[in-house]
Amino acid sequence: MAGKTIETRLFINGEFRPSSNDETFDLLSARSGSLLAKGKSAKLRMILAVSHALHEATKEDVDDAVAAAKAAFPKWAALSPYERGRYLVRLADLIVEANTELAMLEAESMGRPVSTYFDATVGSKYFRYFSEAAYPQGSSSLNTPGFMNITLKQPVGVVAAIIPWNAPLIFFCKKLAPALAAGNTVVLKSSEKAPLTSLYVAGLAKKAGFPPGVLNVLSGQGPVSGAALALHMDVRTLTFTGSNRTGKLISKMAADSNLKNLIFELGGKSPAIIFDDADIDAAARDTQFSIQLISGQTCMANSRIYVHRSIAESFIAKFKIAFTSARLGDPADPNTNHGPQADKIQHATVLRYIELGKTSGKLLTDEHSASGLYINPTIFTDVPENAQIMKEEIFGPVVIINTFDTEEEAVANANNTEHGLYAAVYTKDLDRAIRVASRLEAGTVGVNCTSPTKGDDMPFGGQKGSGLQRESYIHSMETFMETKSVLIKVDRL
Ligand code: TXE
Repeated sequence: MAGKTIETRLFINGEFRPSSNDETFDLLSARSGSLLAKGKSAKLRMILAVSHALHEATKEDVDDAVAAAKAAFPKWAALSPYERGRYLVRLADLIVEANTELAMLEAESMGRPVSTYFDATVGSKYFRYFSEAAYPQGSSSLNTPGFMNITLKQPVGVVAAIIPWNAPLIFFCKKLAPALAAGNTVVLKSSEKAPLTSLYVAGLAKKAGFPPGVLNVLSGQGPVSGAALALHMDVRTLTFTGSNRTGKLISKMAADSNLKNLIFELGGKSPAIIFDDADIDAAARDTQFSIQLISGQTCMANSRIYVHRSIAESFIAKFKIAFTSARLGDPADPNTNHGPQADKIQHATVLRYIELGKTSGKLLTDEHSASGLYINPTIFTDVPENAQIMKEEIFGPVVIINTFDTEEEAVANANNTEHGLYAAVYTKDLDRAIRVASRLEAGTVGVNCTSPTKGDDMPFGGQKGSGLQRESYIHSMETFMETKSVLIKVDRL
């Protein structure tokens, strides 16, 4: 990575440029705690050779980016899917080629261990898929006498994407590939905690030759540039992944402006139910991986586990060995599989939940001892269902393992939450698996498997407070298009 220059300006209308008022913001390294980028006068840390201070988008920059996207829309929408696909596949190739740089970038800025970095492979697949499969078609009907009616699938116009920090490349690709393939133009705002990945990919998009304005990337603060996008009258669809709190704010802003279409993927408090006939080794291995991946900072991590009382002792013993064997260390070291939390705020939040947990349940692991931004894998048992740590997303390597006696009780407890993103059930009884899967209130249910998701082409999203709409492959394409009915009167049919 050393020697590579990372752009830190805004990417608007095909060019990198400073923010309209030269506003900049600090970015701290999760890996070392030191400054990665700061305002004009400060020294830049040279592990990442950042080119400029990190520019912060203002409302004027948002207006410029949306105007550029709006101007680029007619020509981009008029291209055939095949022609648009040629840009997408070039970008996919460049993302794969940049795997090492992207992994190092996220290790430095977010603390993501390079050993667990699969995001360039997964992310590029979105661009590759949509480069070949993006031929949306409408339908036709002769069911009205004297008419031949058809539907047209058309892009919505300017799409805004607001993404979080925990897996910035995946969210970039998952949202932009279908939006662009469908013929929309896009303004993406990255998280203020993880702006460098998106800027890096903007540079790759420039290299791939995307026409100016088709894809714009802004760095900045949620309440400023994020809010300006949510309130913008020319943004027709907004796709957001982040906290429930911000999702509610964006909903209000959409309602207060132009009632833009919303696609939300919000937080989770995902349950895994382990029945007495389950493969205990597999269940322990999978569930600990789910909550430990990216130090627990994934929306679908199974943070609540319900295990049948008769196997609880054995399951918990195996789970604890696997979970506490996590190798904490430098995220750039290939032997590390457990990095720090993304920043001081996330770290402090997780520690606060651990303290709360101690007042409501039984701490099964040792007292937290890791230094810096690291959190030791933490297990609580016997936590009352109404305790705060059962209800709220912790976003750290903290799991609650409770026991159950009956299927009824397990399903009721699993559903006792406002979240509904992901759930898992482990059993060898097929009837029970299907029965429980159908009763769990979650957008995705894993049977004898858990998150991260396995079905790339299956719709992904949340029930209840965890989201609106569904994402992934062809399902995303639908959400980025309008369906228009055209009624054609025919004299003699
Ligand atoms: O999220 P925010 P934060 C959860 C997780 C985490 C917590 C806080 O529990 O601990 O949220 O994380 C932009 N108008 N998840 O504070 O604030 C913001 O700039 C418009 C789960 O980072 O929701 C960023 O780009 N935009 C989640 C994005 O929203 C606004 C992943 C997400 O930031 C805005 C991330 C505003 N008023 C956090 N305020 C998941 N589902 O995976 C902020 N933003």
